[in-house]
Formats: sequence, C-alpha cells, structure tokens
Amino acid sequence: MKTYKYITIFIAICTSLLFVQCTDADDSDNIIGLVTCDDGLQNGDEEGIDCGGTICEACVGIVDFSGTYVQEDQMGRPGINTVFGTSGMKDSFNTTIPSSMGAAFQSSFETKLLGLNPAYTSNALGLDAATFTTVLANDVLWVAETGTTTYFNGTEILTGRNLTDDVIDVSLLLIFGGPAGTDNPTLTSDFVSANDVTFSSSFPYVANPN
Ligand SMILES: [Ca+2]
Ligand SMILES: [Ca+2]
Repeated sequence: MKTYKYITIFIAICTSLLFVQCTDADDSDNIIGLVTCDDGLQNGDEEGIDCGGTICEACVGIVDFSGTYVQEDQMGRPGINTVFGTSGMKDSFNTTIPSSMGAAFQSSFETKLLGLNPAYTSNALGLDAATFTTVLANDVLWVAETGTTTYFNGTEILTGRNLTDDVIDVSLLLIFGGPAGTDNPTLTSDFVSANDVTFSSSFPYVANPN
C-alpha cells in the first residue's frame, strides 16, 4: 500500500508540471525518472536536446552538437572549388581536411591557373603560379587577430573578410591582373559592385534577396 501511495503521488506530480513528462520505458514498466526540457539531455520523445516531441518547444534554430560529425563541404574562400576544382575532384576537395589540401590539390590548381591565364607570371601580391596556388589550395579563411580586417585592400591581404569586400573581384584581379593588377581589365572584375540590399545586423548578417 505504501508503494502504491508513492506512485500515486509521483503520477500526480508528473501530470501537474508544465514541460515535464514521466518515462516508464524499461521492460518492467517501472517508473524510472523524469524527462524535462531543461535537463541537457535528449530523452523522452525529444527530437533534439531539450526540444521537440510532445512537451518541449520545437527544435527550430537549435543545433544538436551531439554525435560524430563528418566534413561535407569546404568553402573558406568563395569560388575556389568552383573555379579551380576539376569535375572529378570537387567532392574530394570538399571532404579533405585543410592540412591535407595543399598536397592534394596545389598541382592541379596550378595547371588550371595557367590554363585560365597562360600569360600568368605573377600577380599583385608578387606570387608566382606555384606559390599563389599553394595559398588557394589551402582553402581556409585566414583571420588576423590584430590590425585591419580585409580580404584585400591593396596592401593587406586575407586578414579576414568584411561583408562589403568584393571578394570575387579580388580573386579575378589576382588571377588575371598581372604583377601590377592592370592586365586584362575586362577580366579583373565581375562588374557587380556594392550590395544593393542592406546587410542584416544579426547572424548570419546576410542581406535578404530582392
Ligand atoms: Ca531533455
Ligand atoms: Ca564584384
């Protein structure tokens, strides 16, 4: 009778608390604990940690960092895989960890660079073809901890990226512009300039389409 009394009280608590459910999932149908939406665990019928299911708020915007993750994409800088990746290597480029990218792709990138611009000798950064494609093949966005943040402002290069940086024009300039940046003027810009929609002030800061 005493056990029955405790179970009765327990069920009463469970049915009276908002965002709390009881679980009796063991084989003997014993009551084994509480599921709440703030216990830091994915339990009950939650679809993520403390979200989804019948009692918790929806998981929209909540990222589940549990489990083991696999690299599926690599896009440290815009357009690198698109421009320099060959049709047979785009997937492997996306799944190669950055420390292995140079050895895996620099040679192919150099061939592609000289195919795009057979007259290439150097660029506005003074980088020959091998050195430039070594930088490109290691497709990560560098960020300087101090100083100016810019994709390229004429003197500083790849110290970060501002939303307003014209990153495609920078890439085209370095590929086609020659040592002074003045070669092939019709190829050193996509002729799309400043963004015409205001950037958002909150993450992910991108502008809405118009
Ligand atoms: Ca939970
Ligand atoms: Ca542009």
